Amino acid sequence: MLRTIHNPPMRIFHNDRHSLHHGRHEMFRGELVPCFEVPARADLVLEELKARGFGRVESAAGVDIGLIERVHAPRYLQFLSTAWQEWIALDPANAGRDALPSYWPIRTFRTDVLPASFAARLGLFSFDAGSPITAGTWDAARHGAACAVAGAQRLLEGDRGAFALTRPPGHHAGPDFFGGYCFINNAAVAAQALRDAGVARVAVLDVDYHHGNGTQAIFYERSDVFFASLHGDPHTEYPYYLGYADERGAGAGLGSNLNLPLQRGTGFEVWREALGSALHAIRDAGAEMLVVSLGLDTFEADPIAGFRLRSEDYLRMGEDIAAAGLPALFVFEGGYAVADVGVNAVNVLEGFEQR
Ligand code: SP5
Ligand code: ZN
Repeated sequence: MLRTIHNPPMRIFHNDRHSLHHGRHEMFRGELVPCFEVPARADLVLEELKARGFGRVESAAGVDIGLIERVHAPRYLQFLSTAWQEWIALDPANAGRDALPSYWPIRTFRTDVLPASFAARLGLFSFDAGSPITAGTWDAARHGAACAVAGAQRLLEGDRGAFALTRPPGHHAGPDFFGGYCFINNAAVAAQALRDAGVARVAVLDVDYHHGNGTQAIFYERSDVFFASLHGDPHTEYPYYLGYADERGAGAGLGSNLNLPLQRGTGFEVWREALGSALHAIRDAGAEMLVVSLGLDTFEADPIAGFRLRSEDYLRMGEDIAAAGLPALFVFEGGYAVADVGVNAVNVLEGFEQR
């Protein structure tokens, strides 16, 4: 095909340190179960890219912590960067188990005081017991943000697409909290990098099954980053406490947040209509560049989610996103049907490229 000769391959920024984050257990229905968010997820996407000869895979250099601090609170990053050392200092035997919180400061508790207790701070900076901190979490997460920023840089240099292939994922991580397997919000850092480079309006489109509560929280009062999310209805689906249709932004950000919750069991036909609405709103908002939080847990066989997308639907998803006509950075998020996550992710990218 002539156009593949003239189009340079999409640049893929692979986090070569992702497996340093390898949680053992998460709390689920009263017991510790093996983590769903495993290193094999990213490995299989990389394998699929190579098998299909798709893109040009490279690694990223580091990222300026000052850029990450534009979306995350310094005291939160300070905590994350030393959490594992603090954890093993409590008891050398902790090296053999991951750090999971047991206490949270909900309504009426104070969050301005930083307790000396590590367990207390672990809960202060998190919202679930499903997101273990491991020996390499900080390194893996920080390097993932570097991959997202490297992808954003490609768009600034004129590429129409790029892919940050990283884990742990990011879209549940908010200004000062981790959760939902996420620690640093890669998509938010990338959007901020685009803004800082002078892109007047950026959109984040979140297609993960779960609402991107972290991204929403980061940009909720801002008009310069439009956030649109398609996700399982939080009345029944994680993260439960955010993601409702009436959340439209606040202050200067009023009107810059769009949630399109869909009921469990939704198939591609209905999902695709909602995607059309989101892309329409993104265009109306005047966004010049797009960051896509690319979760593949909308797949019919996903073990922790409830939509019914099939592998071929991901090609259409990529085509529809391309038709919006904006340069797009795809950032890998969820997707736990490990055997299929590679095919589904690369289908989106291929659909995007072929449009
Ligand atoms: C990035 C991302 O996709 N994070 C998702 C985190 C979800 N963690 C909680 C999962 C609980 C789901 N319960 C489903 C019951 C399955 N039988
Ligand atoms: Zn998800």
